[in-house]
Amino acid sequence: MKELGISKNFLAIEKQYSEYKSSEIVVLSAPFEKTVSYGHGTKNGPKGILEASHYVEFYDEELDRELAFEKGICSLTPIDFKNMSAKKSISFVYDKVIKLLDDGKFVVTLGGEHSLSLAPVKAHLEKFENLSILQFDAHSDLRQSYEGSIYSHASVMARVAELTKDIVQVGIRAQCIEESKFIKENNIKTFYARNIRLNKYGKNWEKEVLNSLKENVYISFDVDAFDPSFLPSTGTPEPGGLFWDETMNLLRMIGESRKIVGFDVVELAPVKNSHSSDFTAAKLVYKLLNYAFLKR
Ligand SMILES: [Mn+2]
Repeated sequence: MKELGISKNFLAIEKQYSEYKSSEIVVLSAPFEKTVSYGHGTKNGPKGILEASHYVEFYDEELDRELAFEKGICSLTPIDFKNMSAKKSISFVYDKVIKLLDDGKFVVTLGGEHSLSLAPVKAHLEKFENLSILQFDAHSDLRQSYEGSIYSHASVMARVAELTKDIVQVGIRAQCIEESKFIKENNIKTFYARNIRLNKYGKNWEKEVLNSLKENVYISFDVDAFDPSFLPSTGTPEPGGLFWDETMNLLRMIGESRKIVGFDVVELAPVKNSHSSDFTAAKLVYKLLNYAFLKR
């Protein structure tokens, strides 16, 4: 496993805390972009997150902890998808994640477009029993295919649903009628952004999300779940999204009462001279890690 140097790795961590062997956490950059339909640039997502992460504090003031030095975080050199089809790319990443899980690592996958999440989801489903897939997203991504591809970013959860129906979606505010039908017919637990705002799930909607989750949780986080007013750099922004504190609050509750076994952060499309989205995504990755390791 080839490591990225200090000047390029997540948080710019010194060698002794970022070597593969001694690190419990591994960051896998998967700059996959083959099926995007609107805004381009998700292939620059991993690089944008890693660069912005150099300005994220090692110390988490909420949890009073320097997780990076306790557990070690190794960043691997980005995958080169140049001569691979979408199908091949996904199986390549799947093999890679399986290998990392076999080595006992906690795997963070950085996209890239959402299609790619199928690979780490499949790998984690194979390695962990009693697992729920928790998807943060503006879109359901449950179209059977989109623009001729079954591996489209708009179809990723349809592919996941072929593996498991234990899917919980949060922040959804855009879908087609077939997706809406699929959700009802398959009992997918979807928490719509608008209904969260309107207290349709009660005042304590986070608790309702929690109650839908099994003991182990894999999180697939499409950054367009966030409101575009504070995270505009993404391929398909949708108004009416989630905000930072409420999202962190939910993630903390999950970390406290479930086991977060892995996650991916996808769909960041960095824009030149506009760093706030990149930084937000980088901070999200470190917060997710801190919550995942709350009890470890
Ligand atoms: Mn999305």
